[in-house]
Parts: sequence; C-alpha cells; structure tokens
Amino acid sequence: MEDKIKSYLDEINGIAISTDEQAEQFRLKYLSKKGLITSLFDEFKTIAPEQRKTIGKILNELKQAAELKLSEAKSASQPTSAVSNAQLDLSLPSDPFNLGSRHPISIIRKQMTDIFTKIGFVVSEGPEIEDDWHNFGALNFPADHPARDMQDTFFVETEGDEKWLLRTHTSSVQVRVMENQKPPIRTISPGRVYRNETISARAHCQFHQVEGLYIDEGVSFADLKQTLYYFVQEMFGDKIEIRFRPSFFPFTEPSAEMDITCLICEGKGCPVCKHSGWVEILGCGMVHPNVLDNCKIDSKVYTGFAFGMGIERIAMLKFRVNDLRLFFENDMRFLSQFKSVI
Ligand code: 2U9
Repeated sequence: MEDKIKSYLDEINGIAISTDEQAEQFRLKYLSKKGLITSLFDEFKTIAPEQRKTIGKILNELKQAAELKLSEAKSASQPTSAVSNAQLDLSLPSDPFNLGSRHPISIIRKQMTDIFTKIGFVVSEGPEIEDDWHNFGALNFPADHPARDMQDTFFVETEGDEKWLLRTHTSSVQVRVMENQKPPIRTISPGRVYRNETISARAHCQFHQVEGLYIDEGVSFADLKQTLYYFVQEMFGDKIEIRFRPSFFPFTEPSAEMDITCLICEGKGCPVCKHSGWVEILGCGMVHPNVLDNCKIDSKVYTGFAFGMGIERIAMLKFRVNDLRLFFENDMRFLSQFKSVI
C-alpha cells in the first residue's frame, strides 16, 4: 500500500491543471467519493495495526497534496487573480466621484447672509405655517387688506377657530423676535414664503426672501440707506448705484422701493430695465409705530428700519436667469451650470 500511495503522490505532483475541465477531472479521479484517495482510506481500515502510523501519515500527505493542487488550480482560474500585481497600476486616477452642487438659491442666500452677518445682523428662523397675528395682525395689516384674502394667501384647513396659513413673508419671524427680545435688535430672516399666485416666468406660488430689521434708540432712514448701499456694493460691486422711490406698506412708514443700476446695460437702457437704466430689487422703510407697540416695544423710545427682498430676484439678476420657474423644476441641465461655485 505504501508503494501505491507514493506512486500516486508522484503522479499528482507531475500533473499540470490549466482549465476548469481538467480541474474537475482531477477532482473526480482523486478526491470524489468514488475517487482513488477515498478508496485508499477504505483500504487503510483493513491494514495491520502496526502499519497504521506510517501508512496513515503518508496517506494524509497524499490527500493534502491533492487538495492543494486542486485549490491552486481553482484560484488560478478566478477572474480577480487574472490581474496580476504587475498589471495593477495604483497610480491611475480613481473613478470620478460625482459631488453634488449647491442650488443657485442656496448660493445667493449664503452670500446675502454672509454680507449682513459681517455687520452684526443675526440670522433668525421661524415656522412656515403661521397664525394670523404673526403674519398679518402684528404687522398692521387692516382687517380688510387683500393679502388676508384666499385669493392671495394659502390658508390651512383646521377644525378649530384658529386661522392657520402659509407665511406670505418672513416678517412673521421678526415679529416673534420682537416679542421675545429687547432692543437693540439687528436680525435678518431668510426663508421660504408662499403666495397664491398664478405661476409664470415672473411669479410663483413659493419663493424665498431675506428680510432685515434693526431696532434701537435713534435709528434713522439714513442708517437704512447706508446699510442697503453697503449690501449692494458687496453683492453687485462698487460701480452699482442705488435710488429710492416712495412706496406704501402697512408695516413701514415712510416706505420706499429701492432700484439699482441695471446690471445688463450698466444703466444705459435695455429691454431688461425697460430702457430706464434701473431695476427694482427690494422694499424697505421705517418700522410703523403700531408694529413696535403691537410687539410691546415702546415706539416713543425706539425706532427701527426694515427691508425685504426676494432671493430669486437677486439670483435672476446675478446669474442672468430669465424664468423664475427654473429654480423650482430641479432640471439637472439647469442646476449643473452652478457646479463651479460650490
Ligand atoms: C417687521 C416690520 C417690517 C419688511 C419689509 C418690504 C418692505 C418689502 C417685499 C420685497 C419683495 C417682499 O419679496 S418681496 O415680494 N418686501 O417690500 N419688506 S419692508 O418690513 C418689516 C419686517 C418686519 C417686524
């Protein structure tokens, strides 16, 4: 038996396996249930006890040699090992890692908040679903103001008497700040607002605002003008001029709208500025004394200025976008153009 085992060992060592089929033939011949090595183990049970130690040792060696040959043949045929270390170039660039990019509205919102926080304004945020008091009442809107109508505002259906609505401006956040803090107050409120508008290239039922509020003793319209002039120069560059036109809002008195030099024609006149050389970017004014009193701030001691602007409006001017709807459609062909300014 010893000779037989040794001759099988020589035979196995001399075999070269290069295909899957040869590996299977090898397994069947030597290692399967009916294979040669299995039958040697059957024969082993019949040998004399004094021979068992020597024969058992070489029989195990034979089995290990066959198993090793088979496993080497199998791993050589695996696809991963087809690439040898010599072929693996670790200096090659990796697969592209597709990073996302900021939405253009987020880019402008960040630029705007950075500009105002640099001069001491603090960012305040608040709920998008509001009550009538914080959105209208405290801000001096008369009971019959059209904004309080379903035609202009989205109301939320409720079971109780309380009227809930989607905020139409972020001034509601600033009412909450005034109710909870004492002057001096210097805050900006960026956020999404909702209005019941027909969607078009120039209007949408949702958009974003940054509103600003500064309340202290002795705050004047001159402070408002200088703050907004600083904002425009930071946002659009130092060649841009500003002008104010009188306006009306229930929450400010006096009120104004502010224009800047048209960025497209640099003030010469073009279709974008309707040949005036100016484009409107925001509304502003001195906080109405009724608003201060509504929020328990003494209007005989304190004055304040406020302003509000649409982020989409600023983004359209900065990025030369001519259709507001593009900001809400999530079309990658549009959004991927802002990749470089992540
Ligand atoms: C408080 C009191 C007053 C914020 C102001 C405007 C003028 C204004 C519009 C610009 C374009 C809204 O996005 S828009 O449609 N805003 O014209 N907003 S003054 O006045 C405030 C804010 C908070 C407590």
